[in-house]
Amino acid sequence: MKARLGWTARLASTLGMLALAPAAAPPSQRPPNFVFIQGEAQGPSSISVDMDGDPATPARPSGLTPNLEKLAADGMRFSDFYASCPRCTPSRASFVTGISPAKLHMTYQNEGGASRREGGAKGGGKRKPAQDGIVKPGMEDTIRASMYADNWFMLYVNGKPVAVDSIDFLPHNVVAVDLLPEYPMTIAVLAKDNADPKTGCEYGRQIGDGGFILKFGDGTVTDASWKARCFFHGPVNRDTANPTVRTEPLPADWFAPGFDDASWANATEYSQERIDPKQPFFEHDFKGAKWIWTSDLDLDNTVVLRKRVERPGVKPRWTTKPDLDVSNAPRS
Ligand SMILES: [Ca+2]
Ligand SMILES: [Ca+2]
Repeated sequence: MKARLGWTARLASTLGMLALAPAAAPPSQRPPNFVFIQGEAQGPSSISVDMDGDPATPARPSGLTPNLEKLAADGMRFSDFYASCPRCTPSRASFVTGISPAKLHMTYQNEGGASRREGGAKGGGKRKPAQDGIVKPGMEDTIRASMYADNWFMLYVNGKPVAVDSIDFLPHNVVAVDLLPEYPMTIAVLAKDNADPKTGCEYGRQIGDGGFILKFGDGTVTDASWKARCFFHGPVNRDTANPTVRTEPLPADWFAPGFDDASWANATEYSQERIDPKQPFFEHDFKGAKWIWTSDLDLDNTVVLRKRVERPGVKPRWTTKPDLDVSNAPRS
């Protein structure tokens, strides 16, 4: 169904079929010309045209397609169309040649590889990697990671630095990056509330509070199953008149997949009302994710949040490993 919808979505582009003809002949005698515009990787979640009677809900802001909406409003929607193949490349080849993908021996797509066909001399119906055995990951293999921190964070995935909050404290912002998921996936977040290192207060004698929320495109969200630990607490006993703090150095490998956080407490979930996120939060999809921190949202100012995501049976499609060594990147 999804594949079909993907193609119906692509057919939204056929709304762009425009009748063009030489101006010399009267309109009634002009043969129509058609312009066929085919979208690439444009599924139902990446356009905002209603193709099935339900309001379109793009998965991300980049899925808003106002010009396609305009074409749809001014033209016709052909919403029941079946592609010749559930893959884009053979479908295109079939469309421009009028020959079925099977007859073209082209039933899958493989970017960058020498083997663009399936079922060659040795036959076989399975997708084969390129001749050199290298299958590179593509953007379709990535997932979107969206995060919001009150007030700042760094994110590590499987021991590698992935994202850092580009705004230290105010204004509050959402950081969204694409990443290649590899399981088991260890997520480690260093999160900091805005607090003076000497007093634990902010803006003089105020006590500020923290909060962190995350959602990955694979369904991973923050919740009480995460681990949480404080490394900077204050002002102790909420004493803002004579503020003191408790600090503890971060373990050197707090971000590492092999770090043992079994003795850590679980994260505490907080209501959205308690965190009171600012406007950019509401422009992003955090559905299903919970606000988390340690058990003390006010006084725990630097915390590490960790989670190991298991996906038994999920193997990466790609066969490459990074040649780049980022193990010496700064970590706090
Ligand atoms: Ca605080
Ligand atoms: Ca804060």
